[in-house]
Order: sequence, then C-alpha cells, then structure tokens
Amino acid sequence: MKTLHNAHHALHQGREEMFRGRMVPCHEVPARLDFVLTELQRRPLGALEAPALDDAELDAAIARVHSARYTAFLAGAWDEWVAMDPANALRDALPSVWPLGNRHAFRTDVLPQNFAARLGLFSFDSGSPLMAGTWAAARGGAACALAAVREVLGGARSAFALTRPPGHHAGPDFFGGYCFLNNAAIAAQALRDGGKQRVAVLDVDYHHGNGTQTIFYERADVLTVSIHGDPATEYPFFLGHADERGAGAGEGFNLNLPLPRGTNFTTWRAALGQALDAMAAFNADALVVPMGLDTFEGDPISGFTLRSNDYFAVGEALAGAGLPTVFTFEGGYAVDAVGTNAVNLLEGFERAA
Ligand code: Q9C
Ligand code: ZN
Repeated sequence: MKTLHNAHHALHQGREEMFRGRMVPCHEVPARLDFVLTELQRRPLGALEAPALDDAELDAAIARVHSARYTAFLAGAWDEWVAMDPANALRDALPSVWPLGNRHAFRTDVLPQNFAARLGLFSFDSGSPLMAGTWAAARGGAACALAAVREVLGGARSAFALTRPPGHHAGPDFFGGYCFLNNAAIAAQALRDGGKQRVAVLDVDYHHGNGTQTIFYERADVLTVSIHGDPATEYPFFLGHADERGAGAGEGFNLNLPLPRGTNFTTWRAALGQALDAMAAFNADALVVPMGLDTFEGDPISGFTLRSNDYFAVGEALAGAGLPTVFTFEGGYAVDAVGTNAVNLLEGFERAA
C-alpha cells in the first residue's frame, strides 16, 4: 500500500480552540502526522510519496465537492483576516457569530462584506482555527486524496492519504471539527468520476462524519456509513442519528450506527459487521475509509475503548470487503499512540488483502 503524505501539513498549526468558554491548546497538532510517518518508516507498507500541489486537476476535483464561494473564501481568508486588523497577523482566525439554519430566518444567500461574518457563514464551530497556511495545507491534503485515488484507479488494491488537517466534518461550504476540505468526499467523488459506479464511504472515526453525510445525502451512487459516538452526547451533536437514512434519490443510502460513550471493541466490531453487510448489499465497487483513530481507549476527547491490538482486526475486517480501498487520515488525539494504531489498522488490512 502506497502512502501519499502531505508535505504542507505543518503550515496548518492552530494555537488554541474554544472549548466550553475557554481557550485550550489545539488537539489537532502536526505531531499526529509525524508519528504516523515515523511508524510507517519503521514498519513499511509500501512507498511513501508527497504529491505535488500545483495541479489544475486538483482544483477541479475540489470543486466537485465544495462550492466556489467556499473555496474562494478559504483561499483568501488569511489575507482578509489580517486586513481586518494588522495585529491579527499574530492571532489565528476563529468564528464567533453564525447565521444558524433555515428556521432562524438568517440569510445565507447574501455574502457579508465583513470577514468575521463570513468566518461564521462558512463554519459551524469555534474549535477550528484558521491561519496563514490553512488553505495550502488543506489543498495539499486534497492532493493526497486525489493521488491515492489515482493509485487505486491504476489497479492498486489500496492507498493511504496521510494528511492533516482532517476532512470528514467539512461540508460543501463549511468548515468545523478541525476540518476544511473533505478529503474522503473528494476521494469518493474522484472514484466516481474515474469510472467506479458505486462507491461506499465507511467512516470509522469516533465522531460522526457529518460533512460526508451532507455532501452525499441525496445521492444513490455513494453509500455513506458512519460508526460513531451517539450525537445525543457526542460531537458533532446535531447530526449522526440512526434515523438519518438519506433523502430523495439518496433515500436508503446513508447508514448511521451511533454507539454510546464507553462502547468496547466487541460491540464496536459488531457495528462494523453491520456496516460491512450494508456495503455488500449496496454492491460497491470501491471503498473510502475515513480513518479516525480516536476510538482508542487513550483518546483525550473521545469515549470508546479500543486497544492498539484491536486495530489489526479492524483492518482485516475492512479487507474482507474485497474492494479497492482509499484510506484518509482523520481524527486520533492520543498523539503518541496514533502512529501505532494507524499502522496496525493498515497492516491488518494488508495482511488480509
Ligand atoms: N471535548 C475529528 O476527529 N471538539 N474532529 C470536541 C470535545 C471537536 C473532532 C471537544 C472535535 C472534532 C476529525
Ligand atoms: Zn474524530
């Protein structure tokens, strides 16, 4: 399995995130990726490559998933932030005002001139700082997802897009949950555009993949499945319930498997079995796995109790689907274990593939 890693990831390096009324150090730190890369050097699964960033195809692939006004916002965000106040050059940008949803009558069709307002328009939380290098880092991540898709379309059984910031909370026109561009959705769409007929996305991050769900909610050609902490108590709270089954043509093509905080591997593994059954019934011809390692017992912001050895079995079970598979790196905040856990999963996959 080839790994496509993002050489630009450390350009995105938030200082603090808002958490319950105070600023706390960011959980989503560059060392997360470095630990995975180091472990992959110690236990190689295949070549490690850093895809180039300047590619017109890349912008086209991003535009298949994200709106033009959102990517234009991201591309110019830092300059506008600093233009608001030169002192902002020393601060990360965080939103603090939101238009909320349709039922609140706030308008989202008129683009505000005020940049702080636009930060709110294009986000859903205040935990995702944006800084000078965010756009370049996020775009570098999309490049990894796209290069991983090219590997698989070229006949490889699997490929790994090792990138941060993560992606699965980002929607068509919003960031949040530490995510800016939805790498897994970009990969799924690129697989469709590359000739795969039915693509499944199986999200194993602790948090519901709300962005991916929203992107594909009304489509029958991409099955979205997510196993996650129950949104009744867990982030992102406002999406991820079991009764969200898709809409319109996409009805029946979204499956949420929420599990209570505290869930152990035996129960989690049973949910994975359900997810794999749904995928088999869908008859997918390609698979994208948004791979979060925050299901780990030692994760500081999550609540499942998977152990490092369990990830071998997760990888083996995923390989059992027998599909060309793209992995994207998502959450996992027990930083010194994230390399071991990620490579355990991928090695389990490789052994069984
Ligand atoms: N105390 C991903 O795993 N903050 N994003 C929750 C919990 C947001 C997680 C605070 C967590 C986002 C990609
Ligand atoms: Zn997560």
